[in-house]
Amino acid sequence: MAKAYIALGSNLEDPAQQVQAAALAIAALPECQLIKLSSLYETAPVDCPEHEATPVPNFINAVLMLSTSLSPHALLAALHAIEDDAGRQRPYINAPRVLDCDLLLYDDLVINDSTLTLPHPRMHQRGFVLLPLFEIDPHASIPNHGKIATLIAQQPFTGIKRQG
Ligand code: PH2
Ligand code: MG
Ligand code: MG
Repeated sequence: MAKAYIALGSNLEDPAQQVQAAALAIAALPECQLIKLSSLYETAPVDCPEHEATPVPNFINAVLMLSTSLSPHALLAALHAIEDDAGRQRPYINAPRVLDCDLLLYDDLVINDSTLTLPHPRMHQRGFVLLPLFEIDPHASIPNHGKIATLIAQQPFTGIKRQG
């Protein structure tokens, strides 16, 4: 079995409920066992353009740890299907979304192909990923970027509130 980490995010249509439902849907996937789910975090949008002067709502983010025998690409396809089932639309880059499920890490695999980049290319810069990941695995590290504890100590993340 491989160990995979997945980031969940939503900023539309009851985000906390979307993230919790996504965690359940992922736990119910074939060949997958949910090992840990972080707390939910309310986070300020990062790199999200305002569209026609509409403010971007805050996100709910979380990270989960999964044990799986699905291949990385099969897991990615399953995550996309869960996003589609939640009604995900993609009108423009980083548009508000009902659900985003990003495959962050799959063991220590490094992959760069047309459909999948591992580790997730921006995870090392994002507090809304690193802080929930640290909560469930403080010793985690990212291939080519090192320990997440070091990455967190180096960057002053703001706008992230852990919920109960
Ligand atoms: N996801 C993005 C871009 N910006 N900001 C926050 N706070 N949370 C996200 O999940 C997020 C984001 C692209 O997927
Ligand atoms: Mg994303
Ligand atoms: Mg995504």
